Amino acid sequence: MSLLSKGIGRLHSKNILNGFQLVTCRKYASKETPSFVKSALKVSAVGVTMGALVGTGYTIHQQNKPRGHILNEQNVVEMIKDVPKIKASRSIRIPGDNSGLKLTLYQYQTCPFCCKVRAFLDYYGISYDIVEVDPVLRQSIKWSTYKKVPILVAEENDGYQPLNDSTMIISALASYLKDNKKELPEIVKYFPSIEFYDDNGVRKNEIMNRYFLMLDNPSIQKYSDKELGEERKWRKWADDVLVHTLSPNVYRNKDEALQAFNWFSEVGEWEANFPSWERNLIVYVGAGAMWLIGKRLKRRHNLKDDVRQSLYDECNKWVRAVNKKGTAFMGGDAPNLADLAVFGVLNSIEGCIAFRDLQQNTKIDKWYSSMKEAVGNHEGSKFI
Ligand SMILES: N[C@@H](CCC(=O)N[C@@H](CS)C(=O)NCC(=O)O)C(=O)O
Repeated sequence: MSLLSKGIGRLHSKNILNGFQLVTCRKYASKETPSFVKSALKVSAVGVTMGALVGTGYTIHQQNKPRGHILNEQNVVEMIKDVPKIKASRSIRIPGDNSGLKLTLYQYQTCPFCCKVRAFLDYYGISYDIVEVDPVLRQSIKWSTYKKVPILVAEENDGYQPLNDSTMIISALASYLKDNKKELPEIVKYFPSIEFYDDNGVRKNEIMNRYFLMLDNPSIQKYSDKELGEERKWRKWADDVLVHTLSPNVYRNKDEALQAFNWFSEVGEWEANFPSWERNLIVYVGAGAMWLIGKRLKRRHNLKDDVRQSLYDECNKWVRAVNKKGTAFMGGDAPNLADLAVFGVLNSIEGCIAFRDLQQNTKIDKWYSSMKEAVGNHEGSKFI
């Protein structure tokens, strides 16, 4: 054994001894406490105090976190003077469109909320331009304070009126088409948004009245209050329940996630719309990320372990409700806004394996095919 190691050994045994002394010290309150013990005590005391302070601060912060209170007055989406000119990715022109609307839809082709808006516009035979937003950099909506898609911009005489949120877009346009005494910017004022903290202290944004049509003269509605209530109920179900069954199904495993992203790329024409490095980044990174996120969403929305079953269960609920009516659609002989919303949501996964499984394992196909035909043939145009 070298001198050095002997020395270390001695030091070591001394420290062990002192450590033992420390224990006995506590017990018998020895007058002489070694200096390293004092420093250790000091460090622990500072640590404990800091811990206590941070802990107390965190508790106070949690307790004082605002809950259930409104943050601002009602905000209306204002008209804007100009929107940057961006070349449309596609232009949908429907012959005979006499809506008088000049619309641009900022969208992701396979976002369920954007699909709802397209289902509405296509069914009613309204022409519009599409700007496919790049989901990573989102350059083409930099001008907007609202950071989600869809955003629909209506060109007016004195500027541009943005409409945010799929449900609000559909309610505002349906109000405009049914009762076209009012201009869109006026109708938009009936859909203010408020920001608030929910019961868990999370900041939220809610658009008031978004499931309601704003009609000066309600008698132009051919539906009863009961039917209108039912339409609202299923529109809300499409947004709050059905839509949450999609991601865990579409991204159920890595292969399905990659297949889904390749289909998104194909129908969103990403190769034509974005540089290839960006397209590849979105496909591969997106598929991996969404596969992971899908698992979390499955827990958050309480889906069954076999996530397909949750998708089938919800769609069976819808099919039963339509069958109970005894008509082709929830709206009777023609689709209503609930039919269009549910169709839009399901249409967003049409090219995915989950959709093929849904067709094979439920009876959704009859209603879905009728909807596809009605939307594709712009059958609603005869109502405006
Ligand atoms: N409530 C909104 C939800 C819109 C929404 O969440 N859109 C997603 C795309 S599916 C989005 O834009 N998320 C933000 C992002 O991609 O950065 C609506 O109905 O339009």
